[in-house]
Amino acid sequence: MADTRQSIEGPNVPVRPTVERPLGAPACAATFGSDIAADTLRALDISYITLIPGASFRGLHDSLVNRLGNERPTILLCLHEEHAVAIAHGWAKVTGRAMAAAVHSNVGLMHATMAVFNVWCDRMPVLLIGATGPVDADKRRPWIDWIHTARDQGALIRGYTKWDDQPASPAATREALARAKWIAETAPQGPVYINLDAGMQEAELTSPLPPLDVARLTPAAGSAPDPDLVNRAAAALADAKRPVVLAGRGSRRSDAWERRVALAERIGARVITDLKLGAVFPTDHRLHAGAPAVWLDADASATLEEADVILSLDWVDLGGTIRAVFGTAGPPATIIHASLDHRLHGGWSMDYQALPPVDMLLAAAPDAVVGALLDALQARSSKPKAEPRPFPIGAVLPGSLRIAELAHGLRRAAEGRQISLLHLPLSWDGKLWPFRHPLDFIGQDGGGGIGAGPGISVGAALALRDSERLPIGICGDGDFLMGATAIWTAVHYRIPLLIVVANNRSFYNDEVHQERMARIRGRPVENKWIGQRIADPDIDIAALARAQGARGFGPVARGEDLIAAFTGAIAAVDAGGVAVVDVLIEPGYTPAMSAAVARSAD
Ligand SMILES: Cc1ncc(C[n+]2csc(CCOP(=O)(O)OP(=O)(O)O)c2C)c(N)n1
Ligand SMILES: [Mg+2]
Repeated sequence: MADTRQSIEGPNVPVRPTVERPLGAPACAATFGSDIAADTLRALDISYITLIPGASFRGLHDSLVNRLGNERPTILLCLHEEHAVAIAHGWAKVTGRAMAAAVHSNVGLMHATMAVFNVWCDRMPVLLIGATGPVDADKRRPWIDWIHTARDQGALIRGYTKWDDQPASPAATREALARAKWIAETAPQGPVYINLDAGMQEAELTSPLPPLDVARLTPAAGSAPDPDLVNRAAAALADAKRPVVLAGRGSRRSDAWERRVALAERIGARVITDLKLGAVFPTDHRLHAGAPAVWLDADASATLEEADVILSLDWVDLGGTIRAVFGTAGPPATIIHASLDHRLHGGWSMDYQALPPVDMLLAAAPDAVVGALLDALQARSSKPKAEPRPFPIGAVLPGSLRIAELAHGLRRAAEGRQISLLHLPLSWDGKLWPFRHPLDFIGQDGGGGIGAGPGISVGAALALRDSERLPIGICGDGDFLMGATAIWTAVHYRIPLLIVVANNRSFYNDEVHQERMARIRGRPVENKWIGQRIADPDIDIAALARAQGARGFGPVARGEDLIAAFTGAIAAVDAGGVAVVDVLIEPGYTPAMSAAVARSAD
């Protein structure tokens, strides 16, 4: 059976010595409960732990610094709990692995909730560590320990985590952490939460614990599709006249990418990809239909409408997509769905989406299904390989800018480089940028929680730090401003990163909604900007970057200044720094995006 835990190729992502090195030798013996927790994080190969400090885990903090010497895991100090989780999220999006994030008892967790929701909806592994107590009321300090103790803290996030626990002893803590990481990284992946009792952390150990056999506690939990179903699905795909692959969630591995391409070529399927998710198929391939989009564009919709067999590879919202294209009667096409997502569905959040009509459910990780289908279709010859579609870079004309010029300018300034797009703004158009490798784009925030872009970009840039890739996060101004102080962590820990702000000086998404309201109600559309525009005063985004030790460029308002600003920023990143370029763009979305954003249930 296939190991469904994903990782980027090659050795583990290297961990460099941190800029925060403790004095003195690490304590050689585990003496306190929190020493056991820290040792377990190292045994579980957790490279980093993001955190905002808090007294509820001062025991663990001391163990990380003075027992482990702030190595494996290394602390990444953040300025908001939302960033702490978003950074772990970005790391997971590149590596497929869980980083730890520690948040203070109840209040830190409350700050973190939206980011945890994003991780959950994005099906990414993160090991969230919290604290409480002391649970034993007799040991609590007056006031503060009482307000920071809650009976069931995990309840705050139980609706959007895979598992949570509050272990009561060091031995139980070890087991809980091992189980947590194992569950988080097993497909379908997701965030988990371990709540450490402050009393347990700070208590001296009464007896040594036996050695921990992590490998046996966290066996590879592979999944494989039913062989009969695979044969039936392969036969349906082989016989199909107009097969379409809805290529949804997939790993960042390039061997998995190549197998998806081989499968599409072998059955001659058109392939549709999703801009919410990391790249899974070359968007300049002749078989790729339309452009990657958050909602299907006209070309992709028309292609799907013609399909006689649809293969969904863990497509997000298969039911909703089918309904949007075919109406409630569903398509005449045969639908094959490769997914384990149903195993995660709970009752609190509806991120499970509409129930899709499915003729064959291949209940396994989608990349495992691709491999099995390819094996079953081995006898079938592939059509000759087609040349990729040309993807020329558009011109950047003088004068005011739109998102298209921003993209063309960036492509020009970085021509010849391997670029990883770590985040994209809502105004993005999938036509602007080809994805030719799984790390060309790592997908969006998952849960639609604005403010995640900077943090996700920082975490992903950390995972890419020792690669050849130029890490670029492009954020809307609303998104950037909510998450702006995440970049301090990148500056402080020397994580090279370019952030480009697609600054339309508005929460423009919601202007589209107000316009829709005005039109339906026959009221003045001209008022749609009120309570939406982020202007008067304009925010000096470059100054926000400079205030945190990053290089700030802009505001760039004209095409003639764009490439020089990007070139300067890329040079700063190549020198190991963090750069932020503020680009003023005209508001506007793609037609498919505008239509879908403002759609009502009519
Ligand atoms: C935490 C959160 N608050 C509010 C919203 C509602 N919302 C959706 S998009 C959006 C605007 C985002 O602004 P920006 O990042 O500048 O992108 P733009 O729409 O201007 O392209 C808002 C406020 C949300 N999704 N998440
Ligand atoms: Mg905006």
